[in-house]
Amino acid sequence: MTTTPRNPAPHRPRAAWYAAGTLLAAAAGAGAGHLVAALVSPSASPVLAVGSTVIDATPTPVKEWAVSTFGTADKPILVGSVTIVTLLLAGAIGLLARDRRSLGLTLVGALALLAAAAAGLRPTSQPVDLLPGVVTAVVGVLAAQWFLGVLDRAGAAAADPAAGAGPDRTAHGDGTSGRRTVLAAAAGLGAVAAAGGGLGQAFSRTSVAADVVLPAPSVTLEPLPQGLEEMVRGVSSFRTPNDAFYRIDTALVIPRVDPDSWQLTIDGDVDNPFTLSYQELLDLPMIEKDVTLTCVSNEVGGPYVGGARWLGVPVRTLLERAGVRDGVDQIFSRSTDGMTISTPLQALMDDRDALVAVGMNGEPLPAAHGFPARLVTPGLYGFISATKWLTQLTATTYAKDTAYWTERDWATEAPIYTESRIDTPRPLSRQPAGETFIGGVAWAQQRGIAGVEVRVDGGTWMPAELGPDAGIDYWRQWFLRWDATPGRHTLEARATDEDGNTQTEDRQSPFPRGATGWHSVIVTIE
Ligand SMILES: Nc1nc2c(c(=O)[nH]1)N[C@H]1C(S)=C(S)[C@@H](COP(=O)(O)O)O[C@H]1N2
Ligand SMILES: [Mo]
Repeated sequence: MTTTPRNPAPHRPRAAWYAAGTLLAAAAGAGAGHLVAALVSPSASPVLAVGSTVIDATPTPVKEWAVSTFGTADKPILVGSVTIVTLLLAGAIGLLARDRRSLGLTLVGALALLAAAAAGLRPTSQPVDLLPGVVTAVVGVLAAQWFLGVLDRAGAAAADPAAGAGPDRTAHGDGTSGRRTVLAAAAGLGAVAAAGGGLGQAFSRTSVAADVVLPAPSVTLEPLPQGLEEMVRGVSSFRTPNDAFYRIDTALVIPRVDPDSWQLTIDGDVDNPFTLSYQELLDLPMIEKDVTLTCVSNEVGGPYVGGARWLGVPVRTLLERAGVRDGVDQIFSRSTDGMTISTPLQALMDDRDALVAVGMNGEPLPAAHGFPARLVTPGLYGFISATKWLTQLTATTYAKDTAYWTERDWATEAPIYTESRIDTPRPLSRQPAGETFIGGVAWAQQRGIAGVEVRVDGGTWMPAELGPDAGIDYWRQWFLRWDATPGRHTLEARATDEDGNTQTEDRQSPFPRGATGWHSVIVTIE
């Protein structure tokens, strides 16, 4: 052991450099891991694998809070938080590594291997999913070791000018050139992190549905009638374009499913289990259906509802071919990303024509909406009826198999409530006095909308005019002409369905079977 100098390493780089260096090394490792993941298995990317594990482990109330607070930004926020926490941990490890090098490097490796473990423990994981985490660990540890070495040498050079390489360093002895080396090394690590992350994103975005040609339906619907959106500015369009359709799922990276290797299996308690390729599915007789999907997490007045024309094979056709046995009460569906969803057998067998859908608004399903195939079940909230990236339909019972959301205490029976939403005027907007349209949409899938009423400032309910009708499973647009007078006004709407049920005023939160209450909007007329 050497004697301890009175003032140990006076020129040794500041602790902050060690923190920053380890943080950058971890980022470089994660960038390399992300790139490798993009090539072999996008969801196994270190940050995403940890993020998915966090999603599944998050208690339902916290998840609800996140969805209602951040909306569809909940995923970027989660990924951002996981990244920040990881980088802070790496920084803290860097402080430790200044004096305890091998412990520090071991911890960097362990941090990265946590991501490999998270990827390996995903419900659909395969051995290859471990690779990105391992790459992250190797690159992270080597980068940290290298960078900390650069720091040590810069410190030594500054402390002992004679050990320096060049005359200018000897002359100044202030570590200026050492600092330059350190900065260059840091920039190098930053570049590796950014390049890995950027290339990874670019690779995992390439489309899979490029050359799919959808079959013509055996039953073709009339084109959807012209909606109210041209006349009533601000009302939701009658048909929601695919790129504007709400997206709700637990997938941090949108699964990119290769239609050539994809298969759909119908099995469980059936007489003749069978498996279809994508082409075999497309060769079956297809029908079209206009269906409005609604998410159970949609708050009153919320955005998680949309109407589309779906093309697909009735699920009943597939289940009849398989021969579902007595005693079965649910179809347990699975997706490529490991989601499991229980749908009541009845809803898939009756004449509502639930579909295994392959087309959405005249195009193959977009990847975000379940390519190559998904369930679309009219009348039930999406979490028990609309499995995306579908791979398996298993005939079973609720007693035997428990789906993802059921394990998290959500309802198993969840028909969509009769609801209406005011789209225009926007909440808290300012409008000129005079004739104004109050307009929106209303839905009561499986029952149909009979009417919508509007009231201003708690006055009498006034019947709104309804837009075109595309069947009981599709939403209706509505509007009311209103002679707006100056001041602050509260607008409310309520729908009544064809069964005669009027939307209830009672407020109920989305958990566990959908939100209820009247949508109310406050506007200022000038
Ligand atoms: N594989 C998979 N399918 C899923 C989900 C999911 O998380 N994973 N979420 C469901 C929920 S909660 C809803 S509301 C609908 C939403 O479908 P969309 O994103 O196409 O609008 O998909 C359903 N299908
Ligand atoms: Mo949902």
